[in-house]
Amino acid sequence: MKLVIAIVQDEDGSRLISALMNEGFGVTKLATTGGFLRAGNTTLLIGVENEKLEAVLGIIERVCKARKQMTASQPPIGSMSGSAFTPYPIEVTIGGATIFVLTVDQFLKV
Ligand code: 2BA
Repeated sequence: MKLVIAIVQDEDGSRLISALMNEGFGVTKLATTGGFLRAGNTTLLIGVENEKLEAVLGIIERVCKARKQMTASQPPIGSMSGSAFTPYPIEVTIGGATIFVLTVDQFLKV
């Protein structure tokens, strides 16, 4: 069995949960925050049998879209607080999805 951890944009979260549940997959949703943008995103935990892993990955790829977002540049690492730094706008491309696939030792419901 595998555990898929998928970090997706909030805009894609509800549609992805619906698409996965319609195909019979169990999903747990966590409200999370990205470290770089410090903005909300959605993390889904999906336990899946090995032979159905590719189906789950395919659904995530189909539903989750890459989007561009403007953010302010961060001060250089190690710069002194209070030193002169003028943030400037930068464009980052987020997603479709950041996915980790872990092997599950045991799956229990007690
Ligand atoms: P954030 O950390 O808020 O990052 C949002 C987007 O900002 C990233 O999109 C990436 O395009 C950009 N970005 C991140 N760090 C950057 C940096 N140091 N310099 C320039 N641009 C940077 P994604 O790569 O699609 O990541 C979306 C979200 O997935 C991330 O939100 C974070 O919550 C999660 N994530 C990404 N890589 C991860 C990792 N290795 N471990 C854990 N979570 C990760």
